[in-house]
Amino acid sequence: MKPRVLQHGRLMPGLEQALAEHFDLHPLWREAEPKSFLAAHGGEFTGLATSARFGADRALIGALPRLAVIANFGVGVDTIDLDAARERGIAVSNTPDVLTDCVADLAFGLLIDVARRLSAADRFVRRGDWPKGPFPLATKVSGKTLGIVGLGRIGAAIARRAGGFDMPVRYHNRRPVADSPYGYEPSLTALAAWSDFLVIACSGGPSTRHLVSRPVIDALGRDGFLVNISRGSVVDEAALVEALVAGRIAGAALDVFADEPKVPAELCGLDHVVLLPHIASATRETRQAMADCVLANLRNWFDHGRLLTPVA
Ligand code: 8YV
Repeated sequence: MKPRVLQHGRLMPGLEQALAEHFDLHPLWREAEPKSFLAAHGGEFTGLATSARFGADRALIGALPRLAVIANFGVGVDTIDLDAARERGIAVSNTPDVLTDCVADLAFGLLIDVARRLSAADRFVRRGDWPKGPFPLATKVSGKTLGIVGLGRIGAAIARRAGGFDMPVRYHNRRPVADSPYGYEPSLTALAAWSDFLVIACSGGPSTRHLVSRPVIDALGRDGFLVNISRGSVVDEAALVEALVAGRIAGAALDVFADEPKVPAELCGLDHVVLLPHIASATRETRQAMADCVLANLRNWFDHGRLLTPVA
């Protein structure tokens, strides 16, 4: 008998297929009445496959009384109620490492885009504005200071890329990282004041909610740029929008938002803002590696009782 695994939300077609080959997979997203389905069948499932987008809240975990393992497609587990999982001894895996390079690459892409105004210049050419006069001057990247909020795997990969641009790096974390070559800044406001570019690379969830607050945004100041590839919840989005509209910071490049896929309407008209639809890990190579990781975790759990990449 194959283990019965519930699939919450759509996953990559190849991953859905592979999961269906190895497990007795049931797509919850196909149910017209998921609540009544769970009330009738919740007790049949021992595994749950989900993604950072759909997660697993306390209600869903509670509706699956025999659940033993949750495999998340994504490194961020802020949409999974880890307390609820822990209380029941449910194992949780994510997809770290395999997406680090792509997310760090995109952070740098965003940083260069917002400073050199690549997307704005592209719009300028497409609008037919070039013959009317030159595109306004932008901001130099190389040699500028880079502040990183969260020096985990992704933050460290962003810092390494900064070396290629001769950018001095400092970081803010809950605590200093042992043997880090970068300067630790215990105050995020002080880091923002020092930074030409402030890149958010910490994890989401309640502990980092609105960490980038109005005072932090104001400390970044008129010449500072904010880049976010982490979670929209880390930034006080209303304060950010206000600062951008008023020109109190130089610009922002955002891959993530507080209420995805909704983007504050005020931002759409601003040329000093770069807006992406949460694509930091979205390359064929990385998404395939993430899919492989989800499958490998579930197979390993059901075959050997161990996860390959458990969430601590
Ligand atoms: C994905 C992500 O967009 O890894 C994460 O935490 O946010 C992204 O890689 C996501 O997992 C797809 O739902």
